[in-house]
Amino acid sequence: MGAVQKLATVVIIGLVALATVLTVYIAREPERRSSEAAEQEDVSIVRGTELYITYCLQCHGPAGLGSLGNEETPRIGAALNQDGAGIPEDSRNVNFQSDDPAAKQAAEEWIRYRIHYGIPSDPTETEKLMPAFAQDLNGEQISDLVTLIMSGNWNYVYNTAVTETGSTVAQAECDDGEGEYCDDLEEAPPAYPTAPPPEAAEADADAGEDASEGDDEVDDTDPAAGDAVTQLEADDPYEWSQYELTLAPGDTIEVTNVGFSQHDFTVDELGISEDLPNDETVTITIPEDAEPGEYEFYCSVPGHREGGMVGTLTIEAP
Ligand code: HEC
Ligand SMILES: [Cu+2]
Repeated sequence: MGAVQKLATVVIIGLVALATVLTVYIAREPERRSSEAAEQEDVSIVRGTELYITYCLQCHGPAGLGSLGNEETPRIGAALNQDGAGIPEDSRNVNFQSDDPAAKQAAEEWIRYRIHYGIPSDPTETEKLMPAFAQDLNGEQISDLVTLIMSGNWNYVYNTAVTETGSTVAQAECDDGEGEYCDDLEEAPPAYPTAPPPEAAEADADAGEDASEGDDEVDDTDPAAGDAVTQLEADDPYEWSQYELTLAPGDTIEVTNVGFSQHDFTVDELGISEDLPNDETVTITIPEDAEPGEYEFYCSVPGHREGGMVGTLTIEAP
């Protein structure tokens, strides 16, 4: 081969290699761009969640359900988690979690507008139903909130809210003079940011009395001592009426779904998995051969356990 031919071969091979590299690079460009965008969206959602907890939680609730949240003290805000609230999409009501590009744009503009200007209680009054946040939040922060509301995971918001407000609740207890976690607020268990539902509050009070009374330990929480049937309620969005159950093998528990959503009662290790039809009470029996110990009971509907529908079932020796 002559020198010229050799050179030509090298050049051709080089060009082919370059073309291949370029083709691969160009072909992967959209993928690269979309993974970058997804990463950016995640960062935005995490920041949005913190802002939400600081500025919006108070009125719109931990699950973004606002006044539809089925909480003991109803929130005054609107449902921002419209999918979770089951708000149907119609011509006037743009769904905030829609995938449709036109609906998305309309939702984005509307949410941005609301955060910016708030809601006057009356056009002539200065007092607002929802404060205007244009002064307190900058453009990027408002965008983070919009991204959170439209694309965030409300279970994540709920869990973050519940965990972060645990120390706030503990702090409030200490301020009132009697707190369990005054020495280390960070150790405080997660708390629901509103008062617990009545049944849970009573159970807590009972537990508190039992603990403080010390020696009359033979109490009514001992399942073997009384014939009271243990009752449990499942409620929306992701609640049990109590999170600590104590039972013995062969005991029964009556579980009622008092919410509108689908829920179930599941204990993996005991092979229990019972659907809970709405407004019905299901009686579940703890297997006779259940080993004493602590088990997790939860709702296996996707997102519900993560949302907080998980508690501890203690099986006592028979
Ligand atoms: C002091 C209570 C309060 C606070 C704080 C608050 N809101 Fe609101 N918000 C409301 C009320 C009340 C409404 C209107 C409810 C209705 O129309 O029934 C509302 C409505 C909205 C709407 C319009 C919903 C719709 O369907 O049109 C959006 C969006 C919204 N709020 C977002 C936010 C965000 C984001 C924050 C935090 C930065 C926030 N709000 C803080 C009370 C509040
Ligand atoms: Cu559930």
